[in-house]
Order: sequence, then structure tokens, then C-alpha cells
Amino acid sequence: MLKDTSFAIHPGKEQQTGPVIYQDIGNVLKHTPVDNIYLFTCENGDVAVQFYTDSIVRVVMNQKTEPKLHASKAVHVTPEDVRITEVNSEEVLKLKSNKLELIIRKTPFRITVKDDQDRLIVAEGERGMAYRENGEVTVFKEMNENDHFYGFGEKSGYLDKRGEKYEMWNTDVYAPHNPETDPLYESIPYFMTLRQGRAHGLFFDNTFRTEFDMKSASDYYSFSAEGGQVDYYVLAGPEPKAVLEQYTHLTGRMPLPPKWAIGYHQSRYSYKTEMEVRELAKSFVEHDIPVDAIHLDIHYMNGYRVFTFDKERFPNPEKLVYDLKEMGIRIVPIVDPGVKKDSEYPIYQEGVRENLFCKYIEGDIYFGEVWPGESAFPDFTDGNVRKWWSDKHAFYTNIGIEGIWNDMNEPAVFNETKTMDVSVIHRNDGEPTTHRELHNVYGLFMGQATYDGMKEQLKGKRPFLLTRAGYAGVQRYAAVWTGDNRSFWEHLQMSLPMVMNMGLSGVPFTGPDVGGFAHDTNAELLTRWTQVGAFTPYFRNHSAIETRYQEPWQFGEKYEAIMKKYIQMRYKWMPQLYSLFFQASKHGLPVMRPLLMEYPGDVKTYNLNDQFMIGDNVVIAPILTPSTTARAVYLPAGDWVEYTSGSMYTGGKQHLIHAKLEDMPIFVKKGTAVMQGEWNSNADKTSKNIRMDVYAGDGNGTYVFTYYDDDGETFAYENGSYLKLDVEVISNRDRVEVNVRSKDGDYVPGYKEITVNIIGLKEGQNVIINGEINRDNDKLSLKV
Ligand code: MIG
Repeated sequence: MLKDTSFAIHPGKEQQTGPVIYQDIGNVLKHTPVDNIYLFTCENGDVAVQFYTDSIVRVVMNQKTEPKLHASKAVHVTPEDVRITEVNSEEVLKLKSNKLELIIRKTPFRITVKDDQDRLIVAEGERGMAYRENGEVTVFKEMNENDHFYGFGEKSGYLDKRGEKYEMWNTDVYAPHNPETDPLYESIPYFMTLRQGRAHGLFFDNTFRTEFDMKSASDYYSFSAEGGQVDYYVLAGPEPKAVLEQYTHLTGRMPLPPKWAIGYHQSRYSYKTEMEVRELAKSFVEHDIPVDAIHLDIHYMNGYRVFTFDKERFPNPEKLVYDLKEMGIRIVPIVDPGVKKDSEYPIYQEGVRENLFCKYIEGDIYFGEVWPGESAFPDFTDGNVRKWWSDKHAFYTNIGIEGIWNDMNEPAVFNETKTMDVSVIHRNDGEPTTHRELHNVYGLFMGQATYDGMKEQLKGKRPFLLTRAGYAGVQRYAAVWTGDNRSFWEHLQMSLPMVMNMGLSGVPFTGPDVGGFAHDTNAELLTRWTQVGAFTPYFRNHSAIETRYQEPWQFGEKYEAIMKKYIQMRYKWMPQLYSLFFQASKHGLPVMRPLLMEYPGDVKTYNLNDQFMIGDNVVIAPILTPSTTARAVYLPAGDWVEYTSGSMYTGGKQHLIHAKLEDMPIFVKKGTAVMQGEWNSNADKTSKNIRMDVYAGDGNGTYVFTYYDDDGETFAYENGSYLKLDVEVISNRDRVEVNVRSKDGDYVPGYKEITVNIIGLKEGQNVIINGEINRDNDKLSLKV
């Protein structure tokens, strides 16, 4: 494996000295509206402007040919019929929808976008769109002194990306993920800008190596690509949530995962034998620690050949999968893209005979060194290849497997560039082009092939896919884990802004390797990390070969008890989490959120890295440093109740909160509610009793939320088999009201009612449930 040597200095970068010369797009020579597209012929290229919705406008510039409007790998929706009013003068053309106004200056071509309140959101001044001789395209935008930047997918460093410069080029980085380590595995060329409480978004849909520069200048930022065309979307916002809805309208939303995938996963590189896996599962059951999935890393295979099991180590995988499922545990095997070059290996034979591997233009197969040795790589950019790969997954699904883990799909190759030769040609569904252009979508297409295949084979059951690499839109197919982190406190800290920014990038189902992948973890770090993991959307403990084993019981009873409590807590919170996953699948909103998402007007939240929210009413403030039992917690406006202690705190300021090793501070906003279930056992994880904890407010306030439930494993919800309650909680001086505003769906859950538990009721406050006053303070409940 390529270790981090002086190679990492990238000597190539030093060579490009001398002035960088940009060719500006130049003056508009003519413009013609064609349907909903405005085409501008400019001196040095053509531009197309196209409204997708009232709130989304697309700008495409091509310096060589007509702007290409139908080649996106990420955007699968077509433009709506948007009503636009047009005002044309000699200097400017104004195009206005209900939500956006475009002011296009003609000499030279410059585009400025305003929102419906006449506020500037994206503007060009002296600089606009340009390109270079070498094919690079760049867009310069004015940067406001109050701009804060978020998103950019999977990046190390802090939440607010102002002052940073990022590259998008899917890369396998085993070297430490430091603040300046960039790029990593995922490329999501998208960001959200927050300026004085209002947000807008920008998605640069270019699959080449791209760069975002919020660092080099103080009054403008830029984004550029090594090739292709300028192709970006401006998203109007104006709230962060609206931006997310707009972005995921374009790039798609996460399908609702099966409930088991939202549970706790245990992994290791590797659990090497069937015996070991059985022992592991047994230990979880004996310790009464919840686990929903055990991952099989590369050692399960025969010589790292995908779609095989090593017969000695895993003599009867079908029985293993079956027996574990009886215990309530699923098996998730790893699948890498590299297919071992071995003329006696059927997958390789088929790939060669049926012409499915990536090739050079001259016709030779590209081979790269990965785990199995010399390997060929399926060309996932081609529909036939995807279909083949999809079908191959019957190997797993036929024995009862419902989840797959895709690794190394950047694609990673053990060579100096860490990836495939950029001159390799991809079929690209009939429009062949180089790896240089499609590198960043290789993992996305692998994900599509895998997800689609499993979905078909599982006949109505929801598949789970975990991936390392991806591009904008990856959320349509997979959950993402953040790759090879390390067992350092710094990496626990870093995982918070990283996962939050993934959530702001449309990928709600994300998490780091809990406990840290590389290096030996330790009792305290693992315990604190497990506490956080219980509330991050994706929750998997994973560790590297030759590191200390880090299952929850490996550090003695004291630590085990705490980890057990938090992993069980994950399951108690499942009704709440599942409702949030539902919301994410419907609207694209993240499950784990930075505070700025709920409090965009509060500048104190703009770079708050060590706290996060679950949904819109719960703040989690974990301990992220060793030997620490207190920390400052910023609580935004409102009154807050600490979940375990019941202590009350006023928001809008910092508090010093004490938290012994067994405690992680969790704050629920007064006047709101959270849904709680219970932990039964591994074999039976479904809550029999559901409780609504209502945190009585004392001022005037109404809180509305959605409780969602269904069978948790099939697609029956698509045909109405779900339970959806829109609930309002009204708090007044004299009463707390809980009303079901509407009930949807025909799913009949195992429980008949939801227990209502009012926390912090004041003297003189009555409780009213669905309009009926409760006088004797009996057991309160809502019928479902
Ligand atoms: O080059 O499959 O990030 O989670 O355990 C290492 C072995 C390959 C990298 C993944 C890691 C996994 C490991 N893989």
C-alpha cells in the first residue's frame, strides 16, 4: 500500500509557474430564446440559461460547441414549465421567475442573480466566466464579507469553509485525514452560502477534477474544472432547508432505508472465519448489546475474488446468514470493483468475453493492482455493464444477504496516482470519453448497479448499500462512511463537521468509523465515540487489521456498561430517528444537522463544530477530548431540558455542562416532543410500546412534527402502508395541548396507542389531548 511518503508533496504542482491567462467569455453578440432556454452567442463561447423551477436556474457555458444540456450524471429531473417575464434593453436582459431575477449584462456577459426580495445572491463583477488554453473552465463570483460556506461533500476541517480551497477528485486517502488533507473519497461539487441569515446554493455539475477557491481572494471566490463545460445551478433558498430541498430536487433523495440499516453495525478488517462471526454474534446476544449488522471485510473471499467465499474460512455462508438472521443480525459483505485477472475465474472470464471491462482506446484492458493483485475494472458507465454487475449480486441475495458494502470505488489503485489511468476510455452509454472526465462518477455508477440489482433481487425488500466513493446524487443509492479515519480524539472532533457538511450536501445517511479505523483505540475514546455514534445517522464501529479489537466489551465492564447504554439508547430513539429518516427521504433534509440549519439568523451557530442537532429540536453536545467531564455548550434561543438529568437551561447563551464518562449531554427544546421506543432484544427489535415525550413549554408556542412508521423493511409504504401522524404541541400558560392534525396511511402497527408523557408540566397547566381535557392525570395516550 502507498504510505504517505514525500510523494505527497505533489511535485507536479510546482511546475505550473508563470501567469495564468484566462479568456473571458466576452460580449454577447446575440441572444435567442428557444422554449425555456435562453441561448447567448458570445464572442468567445456560447451560454445557455435555463430555469428548472421558480427557484432553480441553470447556467451552461461552452467555449467550443453548443452548450450540452442533456449529459448530467447527477440531475435526473427535467425542467418545469416556469413562467418568466423578460425585460430587454441594450445593456441588460432581465429574466424573472416568481422567486429569482436574473440580470444579464451584455458587454461583457455577466450574470447576477437576485432573490424575490431583490437581494443579491450570486453576482459577477469584473470577472465572470472564463476558460484557459488547456481547457480549464472557471467561474468567478463576488464574495460578500458576510458569506459563510458549507457543503462540498466530504471534507476535513471545520464546518464553515470560508477561507478554504477544495479539490474534487475521488481519492483513497489512507494518509491521516488532516485539516489540509484534500481531496478525499467523495466529490460533491456543491455548496450552500449563508449570508446574514439567508441561504442560497450553487451546484457545479462538472465531473472532471474541479476546484473551489474561497481562499485566494477576499472579495471573490471561484470554481473551476479541468475540462468540460461550465454547468452550474443557482438555488434560491432563502432558508438553508429550502436550499437542501432544491438541491435534492435536482440530484435526488435517499430512499427510505430498512430499519435494520439504521441500527448498530459492527465491522472489522476482518472477521476472518465463519466461527469468528458466529462467536461475535453470540457475544452481542449474551451481552445484550444491540447489533443489526456484521460486516465481512475482504478476507471472506477466495483470494479477494469478488462474488466468491473462501471455502475453508466460510464453508457455509448461507447457513451463517440464516442463523444470524434468526438472531436478528444481518451480514453485509464488502464488494470491491477490481476483478482479479485470473483466466480460471468465471467473473473475469465473463468480463473479458463479454467486453465489460474498462479499456484503453486501442482495445487493451486496463489492469491495476489492488487486493486481488492485477485486476480489471468493470466499466460501470455503461448500462450493459451495470446490468451484468447488478445480476451478479444474486450470488449474495440468493443466500439472504440484503446489504452490500462498496469499497475502493474511487476507484483506488495501488500506484502513484492512486487511481486508474486517466486516458482509459469509458463507454459512457454510447458517448465514449476518458477516465479523466468520468473518474468522479465511477463510484456513483457502481452504486447504481449494486443498488438496482439488489432491489430487483430482493423482491420488495429494501436493500442497504454502503459506499466509500461517490458524486453528487450518491444519496439515491447509498449510505456513505467517511473512510479511513484514525483512533485519535482529533478524528472524533473532525467527524462532526464532516458528517454535518455531508448532510448539507444532500447525503443524510453518513457516519465515520466509530472508535477510529487505523491505530489502536482506547477505552475512553471508544466510549465517547460510541456515545456520539448513537446519534450520527450511520452508526458503525470498524477497525483495521492488526489494531486492537474494539467491540464494545473489549475494555472491561465499566466501559462496556456505558457503551451498551448508548447503543441501546440508539434503539430507544429509533421512532424519532426513523421519522427523521423519513423526512430526509421526502425532503432531502439531513438527520444530523448543524445548528445553523435551524437557527440561520444566529451567527453563533455559523461555525459551531462540536455540537449538532438531531432534527429540529434536539441538541447533542458530546465530550470530544480525553479526561474531560465538563464543556461549554451553546444553546440557541428557547428553553432547553437536558434529557437525562431533566435540568432546565435558557438558550441564547453558553452553559458550562458537566458530563461524567457515562453522560453525553442531550438537550430537548421545551415546547416540543420526541418519540421514544424501547430496547427488547436482538432477536426482537421492534418496540411494543411507543411513547411521546412532550416537553411542556410555558410560553405561547406551537410545535408541529411528523411521526412516521411502517414495516421497516419492504416497499409497501409506497402503496400506502405506513402510519403518518402530523402532530401539534401547543404550550400556553394554562395548558399543554397535543393534537393529531392529520393521520395518513393504512399501516397497522403492533402498538394500538402512543403513550403521551408530559415532562415539566407547570402548576395551573391543563393537559388537552385531541381536544379533550385530562382531569385526573391518568395515563395519557393517542390512539393510532
Ligand atoms: O486498502 O477492505 O476504507 O474500511 O477495511 C484498504 C479493507 C481497503 C479500505 C476501507 C476499509 C477497509 C479496507 N479497505
